[in-house]
Amino acid sequence: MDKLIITAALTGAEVTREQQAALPITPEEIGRAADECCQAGASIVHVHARNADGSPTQDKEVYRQIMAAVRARCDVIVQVSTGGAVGMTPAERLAPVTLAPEMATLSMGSVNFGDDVFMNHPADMAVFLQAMQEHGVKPELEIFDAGMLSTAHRWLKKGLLTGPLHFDFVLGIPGGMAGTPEALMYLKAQVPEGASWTVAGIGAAQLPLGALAIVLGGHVRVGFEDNVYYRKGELASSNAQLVARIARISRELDRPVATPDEARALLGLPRRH
Ligand code: KMH
Ligand code: ZN
Repeated sequence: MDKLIITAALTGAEVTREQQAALPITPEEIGRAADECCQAGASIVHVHARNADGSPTQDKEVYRQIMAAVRARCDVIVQVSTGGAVGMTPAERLAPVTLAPEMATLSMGSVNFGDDVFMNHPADMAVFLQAMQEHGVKPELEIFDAGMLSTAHRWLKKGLLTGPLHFDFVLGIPGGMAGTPEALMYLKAQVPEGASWTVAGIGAAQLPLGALAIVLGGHVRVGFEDNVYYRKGELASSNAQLVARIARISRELDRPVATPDEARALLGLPRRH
């Protein structure tokens, strides 16, 4: 089995300081959180930008500041969000890709997102993918529901997507696939040859699906974007606390944790810094 790649989803677009007092919001806070997570075992940070008032933004300048704040502290792989927040325009969401980060997310279809709709029109997805290819950015394919994995297969067959592919199964969003072992096993069985995958369990699904992914040879995403609790009724003290637990479990299961450079090698990312 490959070493474990841990992604820390530090901030997200929806979580508030009222829900999680340690949520990193400013570029400096995100830079510090990224460094702590890297030291705890994360090799990728998935980042979303916020305005000073905490509201979500896809402003390129804020992402530039975040990337600089992270880079000043550590060598972790920065993965920007192109999901942004529900209701943002595709052009708005695409902005950080033009900064040529090492990775960016690419949602593979539309999904109900609680009481909202997270819209991903195929024509917009194609534009996102083309921009990533132009800027040398590796997409992480976000899979919220099974049909999105079928789309990835179709795009692979058509030559729009080229391997090695890397998937993120986001399980437990109200409206998407459930955060259950059965859902993960169903998706895992359909991963194309040579592709890698990670799982982002939402809420209480984060820990059990992370543990399952370690055993199954997948990778794991944790962090406040997906879950603000350490255990039922107890808030996590930091993103790094969630990363450290997954790293600990993986080492106990005899699966070493990848450094950022080891993760680059596993994902086929050129070393750029
Ligand atoms: N905030 C969600 C609507 C991504 O980062 O690519 C979408 C999201 C996905 O977070
Ligand atoms: Zn995200």
